[in-house]
Amino acid sequence: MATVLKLGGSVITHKHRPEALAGPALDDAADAIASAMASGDVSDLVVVHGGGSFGHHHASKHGVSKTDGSQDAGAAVEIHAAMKTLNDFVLARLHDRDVPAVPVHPFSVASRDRDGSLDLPTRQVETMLGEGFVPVLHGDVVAHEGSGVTILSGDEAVTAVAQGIDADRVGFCSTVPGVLDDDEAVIPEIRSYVEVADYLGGSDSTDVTGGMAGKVRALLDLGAPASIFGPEALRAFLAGETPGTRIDGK
Ligand code: IP8
Repeated sequence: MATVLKLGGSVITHKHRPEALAGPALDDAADAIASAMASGDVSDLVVVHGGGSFGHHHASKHGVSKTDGSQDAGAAVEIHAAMKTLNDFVLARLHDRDVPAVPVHPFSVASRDRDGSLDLPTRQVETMLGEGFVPVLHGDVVAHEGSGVTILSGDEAVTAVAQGIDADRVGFCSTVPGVLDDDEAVIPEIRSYVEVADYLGGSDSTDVTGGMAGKVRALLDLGAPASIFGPEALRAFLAGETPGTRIDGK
C-alpha cells in the first residue's frame, strides 16, 4: 500500500521571509510520519515537499517559473541548492525520529520536453521503497528542452511519482484545512476544475507555480483520489482517513 504525501512549502517554511524554516511545524509533521510508520498505519511512504521561501524566493529572483526558463547555470544551481538545503532539513528531522528517509533530487533525474511535458523516472523510488527507505523528493529546477531550466513544482512531482509507482493514496498537507468556498467552508469533494474555478484565486505570496489553483489542477490530473488537508489533519490522513477536500478527477 503506497502512499505519497506532499508537505506544502507554506507549511514547513515561513513563506514571506527568504529561507526561513518553520521548525515547529516541520517537527510536528515529522512526529506524525514517525508515529504512523511505527504503528504500521503506513508502510511504503514517499514524501514530496514544496519550495516555500527556499525555492520560490530564488526562482522569482531569477525570473524562472514553470514556463519561463533560464539558460543561466548559476541561477539553476542557486535554486537547486536552496531546495537541497530545505531537503536536508526535512531529512534531518525525519532521521531524528528514526524514519529511514533518503533524498531524491529531481534535477538529477527529470526533464521536460519542448511542450513542457515531464519525464520523471521512478524506478529508483520503487527500489528505495522495496529496501525499506522513505524517498523524499522536492520541487526543483529541471532541464527543459529549448528553455534551459524551468521549475518543477512539488505537485507535479507528486503526480509523476504517484502515477509511476501506482500509489494507492495521495495526501497534500497544506496550510488550509482544505479547498475553501466563498464562506471559508471546506469543500468536501471536487470532481472537476470548473466546479471550483470561482473560489481559487491566485496565491498571495511569491509562488511561481500557481498556489491552490495549481494544486487542485495537479491533483485532478492524477486520475486517482487525493486529499488536501491542513497540518492538524495529517495524523488522520496517515491513519487512513480522508480529511479535508477529496479530489477525484476520474
Ligand atoms: O512549492 C516549487 O515547488 P512547489 C519549487 O511545490 C521551486 O510549487 C524550486 C520553486
